[in-house]
Amino acid sequence: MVLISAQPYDYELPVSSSLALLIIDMQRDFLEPGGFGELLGNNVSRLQEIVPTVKLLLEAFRSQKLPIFHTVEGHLPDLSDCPRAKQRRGQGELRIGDVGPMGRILVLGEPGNAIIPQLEPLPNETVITKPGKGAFYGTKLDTLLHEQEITHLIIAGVTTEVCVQTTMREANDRGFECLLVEDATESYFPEFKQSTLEMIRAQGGIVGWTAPAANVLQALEKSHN
Ligand code: TIU
Repeated sequence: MVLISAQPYDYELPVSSSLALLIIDMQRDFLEPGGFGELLGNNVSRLQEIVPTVKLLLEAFRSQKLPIFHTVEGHLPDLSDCPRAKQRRGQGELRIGDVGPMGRILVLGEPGNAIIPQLEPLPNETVITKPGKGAFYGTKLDTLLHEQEITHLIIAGVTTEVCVQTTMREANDRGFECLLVEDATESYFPEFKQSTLEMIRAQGGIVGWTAPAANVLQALEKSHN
């Protein structure tokens, strides 16, 4: 049995089923100036700090040939999948679908909507485009995970309390055993990140586990040696 040293207690790697890496929304729209994150009034620079750690996880899963899923929050060019309520929200000058410095804001296929080049998916990795904050709403993620007999998810990405937490709660309700990597997720609000980590692992792991990347990487090494 291989364990990841985690909170609130050790996380057991699966033996007869499969473990996947789920990277949430590491897109230019959230990490770079001129995208959706900045137009919502956020300082996007703090999100950059996790990129090397997310990359380490990505490389470890690639080298062990474990399944990898990336998500992208974005909308169809005609915005038919963007609720009016979402489009109207916020008080900035630009809205979803308007033209910003990296193309149309939060629209699929636009330069700003792409995953950052450092974490660009390989052709054999799955990219889930999603219209909402959770990666299960309006997507085939649940079906794909079941088809591949995946039961355990190691989760990274941004932002901790919005798309990451929503996705982790959706996954938890669907029966997946989820671990959020503490230094591979970030928020525009440090206190929200901290609270989210605490909420997840409170009450005996009501939503799942959290652990630093080093512990995850160490356990992965052990499980394949
Ligand atoms: N605004 C914010 O913190 N996040 C989002 O809108 N999307 C994601 O978290 N990906």
